[in-house]
Amino acid sequence: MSKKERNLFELYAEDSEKADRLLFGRVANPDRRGFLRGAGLATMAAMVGASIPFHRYMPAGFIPVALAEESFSIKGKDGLLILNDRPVSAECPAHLLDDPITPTERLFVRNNGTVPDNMQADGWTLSIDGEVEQPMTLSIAELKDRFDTVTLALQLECGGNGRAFFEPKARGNQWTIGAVGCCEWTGVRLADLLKAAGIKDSGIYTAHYGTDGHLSGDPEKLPISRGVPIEKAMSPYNLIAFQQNGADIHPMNGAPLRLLIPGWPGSCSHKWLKRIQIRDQVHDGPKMTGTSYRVPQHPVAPGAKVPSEEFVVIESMPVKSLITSPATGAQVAADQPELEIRGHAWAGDNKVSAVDLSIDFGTTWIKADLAEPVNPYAWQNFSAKVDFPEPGYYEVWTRATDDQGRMQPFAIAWNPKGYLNNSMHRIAVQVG
Ligand SMILES: Nc1nc2c(c(=O)[nH]1)N[C@H]1C(S)=C(S)[C@@H](COP(=O)(O)O)O[C@H]1N2
Ligand SMILES: [Mo]
Repeated sequence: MSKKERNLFELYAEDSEKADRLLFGRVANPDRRGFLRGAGLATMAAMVGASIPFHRYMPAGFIPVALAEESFSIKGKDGLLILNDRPVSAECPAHLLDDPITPTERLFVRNNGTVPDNMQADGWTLSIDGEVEQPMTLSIAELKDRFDTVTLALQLECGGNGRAFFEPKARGNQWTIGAVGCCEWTGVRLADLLKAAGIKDSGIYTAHYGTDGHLSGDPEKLPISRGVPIEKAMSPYNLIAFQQNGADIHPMNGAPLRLLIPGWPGSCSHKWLKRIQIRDQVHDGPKMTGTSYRVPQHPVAPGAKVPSEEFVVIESMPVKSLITSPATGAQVAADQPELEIRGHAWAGDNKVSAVDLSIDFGTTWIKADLAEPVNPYAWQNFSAKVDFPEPGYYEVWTRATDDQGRMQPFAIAWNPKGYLNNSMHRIAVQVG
């Protein structure tokens, strides 16, 4: 009996797991397989770090050997921890967020769908329509031409940052503390564009649309489309950005054009922005309704079942702070027990008025030096010198207070989807 040799393509078509085993000696991570099967060419190229000239000949379901390794990385992102690769979600460890302005390679990534294939600035247009006097479609060059260009440092935080610490567990990306950053963004003001288009009296809410695809591959479906009330949209600190830290926007952060609505959940800041529609009702696109980016309007017991009518849309994010130096687990010599603690604090639409640190589990507090934001909606840097009285294990806790007198809590106010965790950040320090 002759055993017919099958080629790679037949093998993959027949049983891709078996093919992986034969080729790589093990089965590739099933999530990763799913990710690559649905991935556009641009995504795959971004993952392997180069274009794939012979991509036409790659069998369906095939895992490039460069990606068959367990380690998965995003080109141009350094030190991020990958939480999910379909869709891509990656956060930054706290100690790598020490810079006053977050370097592009350290800004987290939160995708809800598949990355667009085309991210070319040439030929890209932004449309504004709906309840406006003057609908328009503008190229990026026209945006730059018609409106003032501004550069602002803007904090961006995912509404689910801190979800990993909820008990009972909330489903979704298990973000710890690193789904936050403050890059410098250059672009035109959203408000200028809205004024030029002329919002009709009937226009009360924005709706944002990008070019990323739905995970199902169904071109009719949107992965996400959120919006904000017109009053928030008119803030002079919202940008339609075409640059991140003085260079092109990173592909995973929304190149070539993205919205920034700082102080509100990151999901309001639409990436790969193509269209803004003005609506005469609260927008009801995907991830606007149900329990998405919504929390119970009244406090609920941990684990409680909450009826959907109880949920309200998250607006301003709560006050929060992060220790970025030293890294947790730092060792301090016993004869040099003074340590500089550094970090950042932010408070949604508000300002941070104080940051206090504790090395005795919250019994006493040390006031940190707190800098003004470089502009409204930038995070504020803090630092303090801390003396440890004797050798041993310490924790440093940080607690920010906003200008409304609200402080970060020690414990988490539980909600079903694990949003808005602004409980205090803690690091461990070993002296001697
Ligand atoms: N088009 C589009 N915009 C998007 C998303 C997305 O999946 N698609 N994710 C949103 C969410 S949930 C967050 S937290 C931020 C994250 O921005 P970043 O990936 O640049 O850090 O982008 C928002 N904008
Ligand atoms: Mo998010």
